[in-house]
Amino acid sequence: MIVNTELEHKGNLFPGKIISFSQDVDKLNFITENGVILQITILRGSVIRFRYATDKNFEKDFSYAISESGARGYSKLEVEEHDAHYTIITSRVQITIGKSDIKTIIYDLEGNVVCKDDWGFHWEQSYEYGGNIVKMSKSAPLGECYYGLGDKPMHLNLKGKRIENWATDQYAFGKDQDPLYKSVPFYIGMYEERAYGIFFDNTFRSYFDFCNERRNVTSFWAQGGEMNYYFFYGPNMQDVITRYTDLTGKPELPPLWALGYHQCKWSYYPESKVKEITGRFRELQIPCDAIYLDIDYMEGFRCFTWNKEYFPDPKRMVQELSEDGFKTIVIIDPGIKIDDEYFVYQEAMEKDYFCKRADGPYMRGKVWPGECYFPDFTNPEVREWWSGLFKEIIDEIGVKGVWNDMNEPAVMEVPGKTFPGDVRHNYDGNPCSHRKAHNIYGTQMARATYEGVKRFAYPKRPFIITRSAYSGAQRYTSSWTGDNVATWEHLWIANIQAQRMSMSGMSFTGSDIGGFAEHPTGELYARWIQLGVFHPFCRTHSSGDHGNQEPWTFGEEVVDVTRKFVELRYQLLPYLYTMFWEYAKDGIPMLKPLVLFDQNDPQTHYRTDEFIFGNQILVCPVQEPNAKGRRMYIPRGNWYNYWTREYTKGGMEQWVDADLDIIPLFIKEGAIIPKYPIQQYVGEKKIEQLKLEVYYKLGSKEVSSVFEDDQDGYGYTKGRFSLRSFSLTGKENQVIIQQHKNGSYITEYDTMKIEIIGLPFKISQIELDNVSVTLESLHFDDQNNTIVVPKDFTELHISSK
Ligand code: MIG
Repeated sequence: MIVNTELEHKGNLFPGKIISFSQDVDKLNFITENGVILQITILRGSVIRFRYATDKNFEKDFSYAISESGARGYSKLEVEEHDAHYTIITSRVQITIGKSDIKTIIYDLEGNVVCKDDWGFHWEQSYEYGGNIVKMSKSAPLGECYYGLGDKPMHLNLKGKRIENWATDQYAFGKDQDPLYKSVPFYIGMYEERAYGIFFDNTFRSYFDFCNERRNVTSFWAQGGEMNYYFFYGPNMQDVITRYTDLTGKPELPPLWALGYHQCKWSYYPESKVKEITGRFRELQIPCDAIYLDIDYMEGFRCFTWNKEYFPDPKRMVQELSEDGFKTIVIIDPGIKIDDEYFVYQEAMEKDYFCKRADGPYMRGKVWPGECYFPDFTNPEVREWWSGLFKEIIDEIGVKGVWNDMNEPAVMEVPGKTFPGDVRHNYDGNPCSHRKAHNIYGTQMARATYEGVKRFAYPKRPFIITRSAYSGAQRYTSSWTGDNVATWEHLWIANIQAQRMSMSGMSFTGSDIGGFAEHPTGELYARWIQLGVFHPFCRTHSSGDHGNQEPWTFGEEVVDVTRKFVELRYQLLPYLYTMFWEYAKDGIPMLKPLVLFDQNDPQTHYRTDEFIFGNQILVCPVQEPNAKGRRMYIPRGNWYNYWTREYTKGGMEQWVDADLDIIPLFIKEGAIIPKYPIQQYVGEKKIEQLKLEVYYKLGSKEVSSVFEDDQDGYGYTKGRFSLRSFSLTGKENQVIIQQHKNGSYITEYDTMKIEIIGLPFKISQIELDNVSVTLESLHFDDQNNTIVVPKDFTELHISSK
């Protein structure tokens, strides 16, 4: 009944020969003798949509994933008719469509095959549900690699794997377990240095097979809907991802505090406990910006209520926490308790906003509050109503962020752990069953939450975090990787999931640091926090079942390690914020697996542990107990060990020392890394000075940037930001730093402290904006090679005699 293989089938049907072709501006239609239509849309020269209908009949064209603001437009489109095929030529690719079988081959402009149909489009009719099980298969040349697909807890390179997309609550999931919470049907293929991407925009349960079922074939299929996929040509992997996020959208900037450290547990209550925790952070001077309230803050798990015994005056508490620099974040689940006395339930009943079964009864399921009904977040009216519910929490009480959990949606004690397939959804005016709406439900809940929090937080920025997500969710929300376990293997998984999510357009992700289920040793926690501070979202969370997971519960050594790394994260905030800005603006992944950093180096194709944080910092976690270091691959180029400042050549494996208080960290030569002073929370201190760590490089220009703004609010969208780009040129006896500034925001500090690392000569002369100045006037410190300069200098020449 459930078709979960491409080959096992009742009867695959195939398109026949093409009998007609027509073109309507950017859309090309090919119709076959047996009623298949292939519609190819050229969105850009390198972004092509392929859509197939059977029985000459397309569905209404609607997608939650596609962002309306994505770039469109092509510069060239030619169609040629040949004896055996049609050829479409865009500015970046050529596509042939076989006349006898409608199979497609995509070539680059030099004639190299990039992506070629094997069986191509085929399908099975679904008697049970109507419609088709739609399938696509492509040939897979030996040596092709595959990446992407969201939160899959398996090797970064998916070659040889079979994957399922069906959002699932997987408590204490394991390595290779599938499916998990998210469904991101987008992958990147790469063969002979040419990368391309495929986004199969189909929300039904879908599968991807990368040479698992048939050795030289990759395929993907879904249990309903249309064969509807977007092809993105690289050849750089970076460009594939950029084009994918162009289509599915990018986030706004989060408030800067959201990039700080967050502390969470299931659950902190009552109020005195919350205060004890936040007080302890300040006392131990471990920076922290956010504290979470898990489900126990509610009255009987009723969303939008407070347990008055635990939290008698939430507004006062939230206010007091905020005076101490803590932002309060509360959890909101989709299940609404069936309770005539409960206002959310009453309103939704009155307005008919709950999901119903096919024959009319409500969709009833057990979650934390007991028996619940569930809002249909695929109904725009329901989303609007849901948004309005945040008025009290955000506007009156002053909560700063909302955490959406259980939105796969999860249901307890039932087969499948979710709604049955017959549940009905509005799907923005395209009524359908849960089979189609399941994978998008969580994203639509997060979207409604985002709209509500934004409405009442405005002019400040909202912060949302979700567990379930489909492609496009990055427009509304950050995410975490769900209920992991306090084991070393899960440290490996967390590292991979964060990288994979970054490659899948959802950079703003992190794991439960230390593990959710079970209890980590102090050593594991220390190794995890070292990695976690290099994930875009950085939060410790635990189920609390097996003991506490605040840093101080592991003893002094771990407190010191935690402080050291959380402080480093706070120092690197301007670097991290700049990374986020590049992600928000251009879709550049915040974390780059080595293959994304240097795809032309075959050594990177199967690396999982090392990654690049932003563009210039190489990180590699220690993933074993009792380690004094590890072997790791340093990518091509030259690097400085961040801790020892030793210069090292890349392109090979090395042993790197790393005691418990060290994570292997390397800075790319030529990089200029900006740092803020350590603060206990964002905004605690006025930033008096920006520090720039300059890593000397001999030779050509190396560019680094620093993006800053108000750290919250929307001024940056109107030009009120400060974007500094620095270029570094190194000579044997001179370093030249040029600065170019953009944007109208005036930063608080007036000066910058520049430290030059790896300088091969002694400084004796400095020219500032073409004027020779004394070393004393720049507070030159020859021990540390630092100088202090006015922030808006344009050119600095630092030389020996
Ligand atoms: O069924 O709200 O993944 O982070 O602490 C468990 C309680 C429900 C699961 C989430 C976890 C959260 C927990 N939730």
